[in-house]
Amino acid sequence: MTEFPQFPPGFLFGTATSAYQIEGGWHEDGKGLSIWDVFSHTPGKIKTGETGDVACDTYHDFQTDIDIMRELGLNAYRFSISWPRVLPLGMGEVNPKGLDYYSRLVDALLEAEITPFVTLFHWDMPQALMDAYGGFAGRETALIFADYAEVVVRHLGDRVKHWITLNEPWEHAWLGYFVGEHAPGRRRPWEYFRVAHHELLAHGMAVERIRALSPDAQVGITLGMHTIEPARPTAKDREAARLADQLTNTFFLDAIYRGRYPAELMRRIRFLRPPIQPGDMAIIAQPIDFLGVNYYSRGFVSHRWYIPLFRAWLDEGPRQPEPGAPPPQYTAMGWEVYPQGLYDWLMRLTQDYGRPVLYVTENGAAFDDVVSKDGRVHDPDRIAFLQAYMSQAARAIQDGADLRGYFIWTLMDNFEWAEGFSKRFGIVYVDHRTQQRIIKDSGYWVRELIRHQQASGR
Ligand code: IFM
Repeated sequence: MTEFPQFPPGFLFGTATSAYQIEGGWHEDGKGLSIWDVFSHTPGKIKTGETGDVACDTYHDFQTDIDIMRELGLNAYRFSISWPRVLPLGMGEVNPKGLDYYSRLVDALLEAEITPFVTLFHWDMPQALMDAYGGFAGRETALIFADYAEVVVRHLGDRVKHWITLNEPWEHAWLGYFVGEHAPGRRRPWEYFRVAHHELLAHGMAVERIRALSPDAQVGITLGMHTIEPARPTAKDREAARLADQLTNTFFLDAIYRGRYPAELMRRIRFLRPPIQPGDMAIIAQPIDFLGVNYYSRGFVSHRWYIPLFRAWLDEGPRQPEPGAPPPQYTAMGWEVYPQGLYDWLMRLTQDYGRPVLYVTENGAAFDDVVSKDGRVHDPDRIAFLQAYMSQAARAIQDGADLRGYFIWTLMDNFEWAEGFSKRFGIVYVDHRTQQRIIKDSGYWVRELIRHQQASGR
């Protein structure tokens, strides 16, 4: 019997998903193409050769999953809106059927007493804006994003009170533009800081717009927080780790909370510096109501003299166990199970950034789940993972973090980007041929956790 972590009264227990990863209906009812439609249809881009054309088919049926959420006792749900479903060309003419889909989804969630947290951009940039401006490589896209936010908030703002502007801007810019493993699949390091800056600008402009339209709304952004440690205790590795931390973490945090980018990093990147126009940093740094924290694992950084500018190499994959220490455990993504890192991040944000309201907007793990002969999916590793990470979150609350909710990544197995359907993160198993759902043991564990919470009067 596992021990259940305890959370304060009113704490939200949710799961998170994103449009491209679950919806399907990629070419229906007037939806425009996103960069992920184009990327996944390009041979060689997705390891399994799969696409998100059908995914979990929630475009045709979201009620089944809402019923499951209800059965598990979840009281919040984070989902994202497909920008090209609402605005097929990213701007201009609105697709009423796209808006109607989200409107019905929100109504169904509220009917089930599940609070919607809506992300406006979870990487599925309209292809039309990619063609016209290079996506967020172009400043224009930030302004257009604010218009898109306005369209959505005008339509859903009477019912949706929690908005997340962007999901993981670092990952989108880095994987999409620097490394090219994600859509749009560019390998243009010189565009990286432009994209990151314009994403932040888009965030700030959207915050202004949402506030003007819906003064009682809570608005935030979701960042992936990365624990970065030096690979060896040398001065060079420490310096490399500091820079990697600035690149992946404080570039975004300092911009949002302090209105500036880390000076050391800016000096280092010289000609790659982002194109900051007067007033940009003030727009980016206006107050937000909460920060969404996506946390998974830690990485180790070593000094590499031959890597231009950063002289640093980040390794998140398996490594040699330290002598005398228990061997590290890894998920099917090859990410180390490192619950302590979640506590450390929640406390670092609390101490360094003025005790912001926090939500864990993603945390979870992929394991190679299979349906057993008894028809169930036994996933003890995921239960252990959630138990360990959630306990660290509960500990951070006790130590002063203002954490208000926890969203597990993810509700059901879905399209894991360049990995296709090969990685199963869900607490609900999906047979991708039949769309059959099976609640995994971890899903039932979450239900018990929530019941336990309620039974203790919280
Ligand atoms: O599936 C992704 C999600 O879209 C963004 N955060 C990380 C998850 C797991 O890789």
